[in-house]
Amino acid sequence: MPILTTLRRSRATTIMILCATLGLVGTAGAFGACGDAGNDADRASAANTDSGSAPIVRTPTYGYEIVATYPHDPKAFTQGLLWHQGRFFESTGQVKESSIREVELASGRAIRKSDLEEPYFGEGIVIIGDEMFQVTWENGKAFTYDWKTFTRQKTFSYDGEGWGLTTDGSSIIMSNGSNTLIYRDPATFKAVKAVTVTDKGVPVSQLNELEWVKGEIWANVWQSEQIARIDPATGNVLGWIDLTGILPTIDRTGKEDVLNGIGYDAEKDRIFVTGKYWSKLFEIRITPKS
Ligand SMILES: [Ca+2]
Repeated sequence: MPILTTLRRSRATTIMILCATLGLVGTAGAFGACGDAGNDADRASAANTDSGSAPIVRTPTYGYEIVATYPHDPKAFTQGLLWHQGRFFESTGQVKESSIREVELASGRAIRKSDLEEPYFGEGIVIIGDEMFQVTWENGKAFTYDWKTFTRQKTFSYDGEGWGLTTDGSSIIMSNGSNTLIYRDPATFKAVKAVTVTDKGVPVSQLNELEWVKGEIWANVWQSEQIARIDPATGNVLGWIDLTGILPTIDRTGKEDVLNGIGYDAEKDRIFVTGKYWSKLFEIRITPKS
């Protein structure tokens, strides 16, 4: 197992120990990695602890239907998915395995690929104008490429970790493993705004891969199979999409890592999800869930 992955897991273990110490295991939302992040009953309960006799208003939870299943490169440690002008792009992580690639949906094959050299650990990608931006996990560097040629152009520095990227059409929106999303100016990569993400007032941490979907920010929560639907204006979680078990047991070899990757094809209104080292990529439809 790569050292960096081990470090990430170690950090998760620390968080879990912290959660247990604080008695928060099973109380979703206080930390994204504490227990089952999809347990909306616990979340509602936690949110109403101080509300006396106020009625419990649960954050809606949605399910999914699989519309189509496609092959996905099981050697791709997926960190970002996005559609742009009818084309499908993916970024991958791990030192020596990091890349950006254009992927043929039907086959999962990389049509074009540009590897990221050591010591960089690639994370999320986003396209704004002519540029594709790629952040790195702990390297504090972001790179830009001409998205049509994958020619690398600029390098920016930033503080903290880089996890996921998306855009509202003007700003870069970046996650960093916390419950804060940072808006950045694409011309300078400087932070211009921060949005704190909460569910009924409870911080939702470990926000990872991002996608802008019809005016909402969708974020999958690291180490869970839950996607938070976030109101960009307030940071409030509007709903949860429960993707538990989306990769069937028969498709698991034991080498898979967590669910990560949301891509939205706005032109055809299609939602795609996958995971790190998963052999399948799914187009899904969101369904009501009681
Ligand atoms: Ca995405």
